[in-house]
Amino acid sequence: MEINQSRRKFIGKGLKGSLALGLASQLPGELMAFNGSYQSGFTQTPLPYSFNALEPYIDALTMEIHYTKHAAAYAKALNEAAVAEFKGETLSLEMALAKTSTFSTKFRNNGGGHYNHEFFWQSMQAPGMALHEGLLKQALISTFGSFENFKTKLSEAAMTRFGSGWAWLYVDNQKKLQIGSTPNQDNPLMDLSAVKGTPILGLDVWEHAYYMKYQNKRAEYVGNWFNLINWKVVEKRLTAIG
Ligand code: MN3
Repeated sequence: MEINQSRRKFIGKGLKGSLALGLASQLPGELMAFNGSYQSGFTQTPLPYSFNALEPYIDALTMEIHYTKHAAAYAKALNEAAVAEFKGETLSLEMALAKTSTFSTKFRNNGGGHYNHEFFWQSMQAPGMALHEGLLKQALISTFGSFENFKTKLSEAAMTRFGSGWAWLYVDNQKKLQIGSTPNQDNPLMDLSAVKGTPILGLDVWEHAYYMKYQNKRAEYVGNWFNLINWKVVEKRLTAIG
């Protein structure tokens, strides 16, 4: 599967601004596709698989509600915040996230929410992809000692996040792989995040991501989720950082 490498920049002109042009730019290494335009703003990219593709580990109804309700609401509220707050600046979502501290809580929650969910959908695929030999596997083993240790550490980050949030595998500013977690819809791209860097894998541990199937059993969800990781996408993200 090829990830759409294009992204469009959202150019806020305020509510009174006329309809606008989407400014498309090809950014090599950019894995996320945010379809921003003056008219539609940030939009959800179609899921790269069907709602039931992740069964039995994530059920179809959870996926449908998660994508069409929860994630859709983040996208909608992000657009409202962007119109109100970008004030004519040309900003990709990544650029805006890097200065989250200058925007409202509404931007923080929904800019993060939209980014994180778009990232999350692309990080998964139907069960069964193994991590192949290569750059990512080598990096995981050299950083964490073994692949099993990496899984243990990421699971711990997911399990020790109290309340709602995300667990991340990310590359820090020294180009080192790190594992960490963020509360709510924060992510490592945000200037006000305690863990900072470029995420290459993220796990949603909000109850809405798993409650219907797993109820309170977050550990079971986390353990099963490793069957759904699209390692090719994760490796591509790592390679893009260089
Ligand atoms: Mn979610």
